[in-house]
Amino acid sequence: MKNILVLGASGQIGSELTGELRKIYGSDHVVGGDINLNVSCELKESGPYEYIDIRDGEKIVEVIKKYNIDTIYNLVALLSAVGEQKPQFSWEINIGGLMTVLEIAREHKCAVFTPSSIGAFGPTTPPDHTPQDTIMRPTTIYGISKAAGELLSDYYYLKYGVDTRSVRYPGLISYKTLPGGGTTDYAVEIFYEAIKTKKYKSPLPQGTFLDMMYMPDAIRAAIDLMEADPARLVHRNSFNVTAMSFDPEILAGEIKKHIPDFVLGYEINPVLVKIANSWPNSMDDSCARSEWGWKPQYDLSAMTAEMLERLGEKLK
Ligand code: NAD
Ligand code: AKB
Repeated sequence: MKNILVLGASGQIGSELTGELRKIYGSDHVVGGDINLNVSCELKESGPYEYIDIRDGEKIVEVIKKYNIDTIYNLVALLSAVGEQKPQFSWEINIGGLMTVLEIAREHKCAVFTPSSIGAFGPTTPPDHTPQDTIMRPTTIYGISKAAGELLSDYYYLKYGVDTRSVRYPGLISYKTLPGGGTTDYAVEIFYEAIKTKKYKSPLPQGTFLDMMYMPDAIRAAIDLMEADPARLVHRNSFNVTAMSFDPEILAGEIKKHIPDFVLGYEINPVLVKIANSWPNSMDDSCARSEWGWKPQYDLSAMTAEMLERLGEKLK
């Protein structure tokens, strides 16, 4: 049985991944760690939960010894929009934090999962069917930290044999925990506003296509990759994974099938537009499919129907 530490456990991904891992490996075998202690009872009471600042290596080691941890899901990061407001701090958390985790993993023989992002690509990357191995010249501090994080994680695998693995997540859509300040957050906010006010002003213009994925697929991708047979992995850090690609108009059109009087308007945010325009329109995830059997279960229509239903219940 694995003993797992989830760093960044209270975030958009962590709050759902921690619960799913506890279902699979047992509650006592999955420790949540975060600087945020203001979390749901479900997260705090369904298994161990510790205050951990990713910059505090001593505390991470203490928790690793206490719970005999052998696998770390490192979800701590400042996302793209927040990162542009605090680039130096973003580097300290995203790369300083990752370096701390990798060093500890090397010493304590832990496997490490650290998500990368579509943000690791840049304006010179081929934007359509973006290949697994291609030009990566990101222009945001977030993207630079993601591209560097991929290389650093591969380096720890190649030089020290640390079992590092990762996926390049697209924008993630979920109803449980709000996103933490990214460029793709609009694709979550639109659902809240559709239910609450039947209107939404998109910060990204019509024609801005980005890869997206519904959270249950994202959670499965992380767990499946960490369970994959290492002999089949040609790549490690990091795999393109996607489930759908749309622009705000297409998403609004899908929402209108359920809420016919929903109205989409625009209030363009030039900072977000610049970031979004530097990212791919749609990625090719065939390597993930062939090397560890990746296949998303939710397309735009299934995701939209479930989001509106679950969020509708939550916001009642
Ligand atoms: P999030 O912002 O929702 O969560 C990050 C968590 O880290 C928060 O709970 C926060 O309290 C915690 N944290 C911040 N600073 C910390 C510190 N110093 N020590 C310990 N914890 C700290 O992020 P997320 O959306 O859950 O993303 C998780 C990972 O997935 C990140 O690496 C992100 O880049 C990546 N990713 C996310 C998306 C997405 O759409 N959500 C897409 C691509 C990649
Ligand atoms: C962001 O927009 O910053 C994240 C991501 C795609 O990495 N959601």
